[in-house]
Amino acid sequence: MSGTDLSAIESELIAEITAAADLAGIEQVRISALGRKGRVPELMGRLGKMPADERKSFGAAVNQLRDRVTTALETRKGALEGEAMAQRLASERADVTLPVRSGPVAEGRIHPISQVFDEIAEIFADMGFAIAEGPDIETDDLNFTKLNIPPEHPARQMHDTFYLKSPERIARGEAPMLLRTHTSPVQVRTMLSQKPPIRIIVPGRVYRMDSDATHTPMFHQIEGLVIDETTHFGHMKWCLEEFCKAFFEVDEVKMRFRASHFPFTEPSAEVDVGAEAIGKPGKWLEILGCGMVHPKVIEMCGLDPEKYQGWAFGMGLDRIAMLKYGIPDLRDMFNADLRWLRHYGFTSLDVPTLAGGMGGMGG
Ligand code: 2NL
Repeated sequence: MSGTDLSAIESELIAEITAAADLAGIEQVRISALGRKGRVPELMGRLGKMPADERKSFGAAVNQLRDRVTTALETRKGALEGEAMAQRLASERADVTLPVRSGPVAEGRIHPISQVFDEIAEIFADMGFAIAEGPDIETDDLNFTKLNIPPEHPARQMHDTFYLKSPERIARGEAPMLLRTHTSPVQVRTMLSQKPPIRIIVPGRVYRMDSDATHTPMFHQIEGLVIDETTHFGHMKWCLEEFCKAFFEVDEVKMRFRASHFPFTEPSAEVDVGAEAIGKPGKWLEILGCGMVHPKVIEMCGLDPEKYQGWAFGMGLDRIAMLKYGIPDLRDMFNADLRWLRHYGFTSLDVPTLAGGMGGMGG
């Protein structure tokens, strides 16, 4: 056929395809055979100069050659892809039974105060409480006046409260702003802006000018507030007892309510827990203060004290974290010492849960 040995060309191409060692090699063969300037288009290009009788049979033969070469290319390509995948699978095999490499996530620790807050939030959320937060810098009115703390009260004195110097406020004859001495202004804001029923817990930083082995000028508090038309001291006792059982992860807890005094509650009590809860039988631990919200406070917060009543409590988060997790020195809590944090901190896998303390209740 015009001196062109198609079967020799085909044998040559098939040999090249068989010899291709990898996917790049097979692509080179494909380009040299079927590419625009490749051998097969070159054969096709001869058709135009052929006599009509030869053209038909030569064209058909080149078409068949092209089909066989295409099939051979695809088959070889498929085989090479299979080999490449097998090699990758062999070299990238992951042994899922190997221990996890520690990375930044495994190194990080949750501070005991954060852990204890998460635990407490979980317990009160389960009893229908929401979380409320507010600013650290407050007005005298929200921090003191609306809580029935009179102007001459010792807590207001310069040596207890951090006041902020503001020449502008002084020039306008306004009372200076201050660092909140408790989280109660957040409850006040809630009463001023929401209609009862109110059930909230309020965590946050609070500030008092106090500094020794058991006091830091900044510490953490969590307070709770319930306001509706009928809630009473008995509800408060039940909620606080359920809280203690869940928090200390015990089925029974001894509690005693000692009469006390706060300007914002009447009657008021301080609550002790039998230290059996933390494995120290025979002792009592003071853990919180509480009481029925004073009617004057309810009134100053814009609610009708004839219609609404409620109760509140407050406790030191730092103190309760130290109690539960056996931390000896309060001041270490705020030193940002990584060795301390590695020892007393929690990993992100220590998720707070009700399963420990309230397992019997289907938690
Ligand atoms: C304690 C005692 C307490 C409150 C906080 C409160 C808040 C409002 C109204 C009434 Cl808005 N009471 N809070 C009540 C009783 C005790 O804290 O020993 N804290 C560390």
